[in-house]
Amino acid sequence: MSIISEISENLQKGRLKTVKELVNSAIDEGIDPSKILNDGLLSGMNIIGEKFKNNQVYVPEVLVAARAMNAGIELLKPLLNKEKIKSKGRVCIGTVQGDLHDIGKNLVKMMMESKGLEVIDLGTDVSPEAFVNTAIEKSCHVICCSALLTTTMDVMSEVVKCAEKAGIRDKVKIMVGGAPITREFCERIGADCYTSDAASAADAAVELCAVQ
Ligand code: B1M
Repeated sequence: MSIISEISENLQKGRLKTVKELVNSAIDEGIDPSKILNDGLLSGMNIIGEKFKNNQVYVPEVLVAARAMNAGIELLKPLLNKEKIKSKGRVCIGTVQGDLHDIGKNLVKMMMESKGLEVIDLGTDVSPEAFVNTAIEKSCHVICCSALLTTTMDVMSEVVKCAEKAGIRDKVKIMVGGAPITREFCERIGADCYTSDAASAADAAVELCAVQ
């Protein structure tokens, strides 16, 4: 079995220590950090996601897998952030109110930082007011909202309305993403940009900051 498959397998079993050891070995072997991330960690998490959906595993298994994934990501961070240069713009990011999923949001943040953006991380369960107040106080070019639940995605529409109400809608761009979000949803709520994955989110944010 390749080391990448071993990372995926052990992540699915929630073996944090082994995942860390394997990620370190993969780094030492000179394997591309993006490959370790995408084909090892993310692919393992996707399999757990499918099993969770089919009731083959339950919340505790998902949590230990998520913990192992975050530990692996921590080791990769410095390598993925290596190309960081001077700030290309400032954004704030968070998972919307009522939603505690943060793995995807953290990946988006990491990719954005690796592209040279300054990222203010508001964490999870972030209210529309918190997004907008931060954008005002910290002069953010972009507000980035992540949601993983169909029950929380509509909070994004509230973020757009809140920005309009605060009079900053023409000064700040609003980006949305997360598993249930689509381009059509983005357009319907009047947000500016939807991307389906962390890497394209980072590219899009750089572009949005450049035109402001
Ligand atoms: Co939850 N969960 N979960 N969960 N969970 C999902 C999302 C679900 C699809 C599972 C399922 O049923 N198949 C389902 C949602 C169903 C729905 O809404 N239709 C679900 C549910 C129901 C729940 C609970 C309600 C379960 C319960 O308690 N009964 C509960 C809700 C808690 C809450 O938030 N209030 C819950 C809890 C949890 C855990 C705590 C156990 C854990 C979260 C741990 C954590 O995040 N710290 C968890 C997990 C891990 C998942 C799954 C298995 C994996 C999510 C994940 O991290 N994926 C998920 C099933 C799945 O997605 N297959 C599931 C990996 C991550 C890298 O992908 O976040 O999609 P993702 O991010 C991607 C893109 O979407 C994009 O980039 C990322 C990488 O490229 N992206 C953006 C994300 N944000 C972006 C922003 C952008 C642009 C792109 O611009 C700003």
